[in-house]
Amino acid sequence: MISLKISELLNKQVNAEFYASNVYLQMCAWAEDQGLEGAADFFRTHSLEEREHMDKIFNYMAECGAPVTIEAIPKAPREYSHLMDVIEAAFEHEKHVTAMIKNIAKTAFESEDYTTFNFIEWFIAEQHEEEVLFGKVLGRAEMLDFTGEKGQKLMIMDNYLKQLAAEH
Ligand code: OFO
Repeated sequence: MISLKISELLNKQVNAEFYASNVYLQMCAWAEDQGLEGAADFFRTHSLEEREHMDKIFNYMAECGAPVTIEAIPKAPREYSHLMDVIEAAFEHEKHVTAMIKNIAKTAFESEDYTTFNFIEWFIAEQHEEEVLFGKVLGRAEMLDFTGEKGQKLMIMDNYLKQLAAEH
């Protein structure tokens, strides 16, 4: 029902979403360790969302009778010097995922696989939403300019992330 090429790209995406989930879970662990409760909630929520993304692609592949291979997932980065580093890394990560999703859309369209193209459109919208969200978080962090600080500004940022996590 879907070509080998599309099936391989989707399979790669399943594993990439697992990795993304682990990246955010590791960020959550980092935040917990720093006593940043809001950031921990925010990244935990996001880690679960990535799991849902994985599930969506997994189900689509199952519906199409495409074989799924769950690969060994690389270790997620765990060394961050500051919350700003974490936020910047998250934003960069989302941009990387967007590029992967767009590549699936392009390949599906070019090979006239409109079913997969239609399926992946949801992810294009989702990636837009995530880049907007992480861009907003980065903008707020830059506005507060808390790099290197442990005080009030960091707490304001942490509360902001807690509020975002609660909205999701
Ligand atoms: Fe963060 O959207 Fe999936 O990977």
